[in-house]
Amino acid sequence: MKPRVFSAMQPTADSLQLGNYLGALVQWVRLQDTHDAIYSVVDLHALTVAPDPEVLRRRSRATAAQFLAAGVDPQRSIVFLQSHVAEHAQLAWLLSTFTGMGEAGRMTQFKDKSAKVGEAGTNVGLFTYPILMAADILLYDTDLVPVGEDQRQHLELSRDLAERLNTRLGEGSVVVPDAHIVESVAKIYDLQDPTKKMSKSAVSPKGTIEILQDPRQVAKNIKSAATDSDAVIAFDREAKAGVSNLLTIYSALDGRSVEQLVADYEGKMYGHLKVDLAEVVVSYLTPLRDSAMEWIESPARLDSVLEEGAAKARTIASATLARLYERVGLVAPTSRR
Ligand code: ATP
Ligand code: LTN
Repeated sequence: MKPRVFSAMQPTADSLQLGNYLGALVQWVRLQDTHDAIYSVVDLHALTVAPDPEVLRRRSRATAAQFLAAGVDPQRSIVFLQSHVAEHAQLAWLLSTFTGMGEAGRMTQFKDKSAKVGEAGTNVGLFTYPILMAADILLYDTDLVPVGEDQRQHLELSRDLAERLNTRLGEGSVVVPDAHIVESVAKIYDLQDPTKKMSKSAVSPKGTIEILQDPRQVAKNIKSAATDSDAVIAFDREAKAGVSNLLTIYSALDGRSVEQLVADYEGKMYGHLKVDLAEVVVSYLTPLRDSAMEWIESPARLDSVLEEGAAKARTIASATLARLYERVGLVAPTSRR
């Protein structure tokens, strides 16, 4: 039996951005070789930002299409939409009764997001979001969760809940998951404001490299990336955040180490680095974009992959939920005894 990996992304944009790809998707694809992999489009999570219904539907399919285009292989891995497996919402309820108010209130992503929209615009779902995420993970007896740096605290909560369940309900209730965060690419920064992480629902589209964007726009964004004024190509996350981010992206796509790139660009100007990087990124994204568009243009084929994925996911999820329902003391319906 291979160890299990689970991860997910929210359908909060038509296109994923390069940070989603480097920080998470690339690892998802790699881990398929060594792990039993399950990947989900977490559409229930996306409801916390009150999306337009038709837009949400389109983005849910587009997000799945980009998983497949990146190399997630439905022959080997389970790919599905979270809302197709009812157990996610059911386990989230159970877990919410094991979560302290203070514990949930400490989540920095909730604090940031709710501060942005103000109390009037904040819904309870945004507060309980990390509990639903823990349910996603614990349903599948997950060993490893590949994510970017911003998910570290949520993963800690999932681990704490898993340990609590095992203490209160008995060992073997759930598997305690580990985060899989690859430091070098765990946080790709916004091109315009390199102190902020790149985000797919960013307000400044110029700071983002979108997977499905027109390649000319991608090149333009890279060429207008914010850099400093001392005109030396070197890696220094604090003092030279903009250039360091470009070097990180370059290294991740081209295979040369950051040190090697710094040596290769010695004495050259930022413009050189940007022009070369734009070419590397565009040639990397072009086949990805083409393949994603093919999936997007064949929704029936895509839906059938998602349907099959959901059926497989349901089998695993329902067994976990039944085990936990039994352990917390719910009476099983006669049909399940
Ligand atoms: P949103 O803008 O809707 O919050 P997002 O772009 O931050 O979206 P998520 O759906 O929250 O993306 O994240 C999907 C995965 O991509 C997660 O594992 C997350 O950690 C990772 N990720 C997101 N942004 C980056 C980034 N800039 N660098 C590295 N990994 C990232
Ligand atoms: N919260 C994550 C998306 C997410 C997730 C998960 C990631 C929801 N459930 C389970 C890993 C495992 C995000 O916004 N990036």
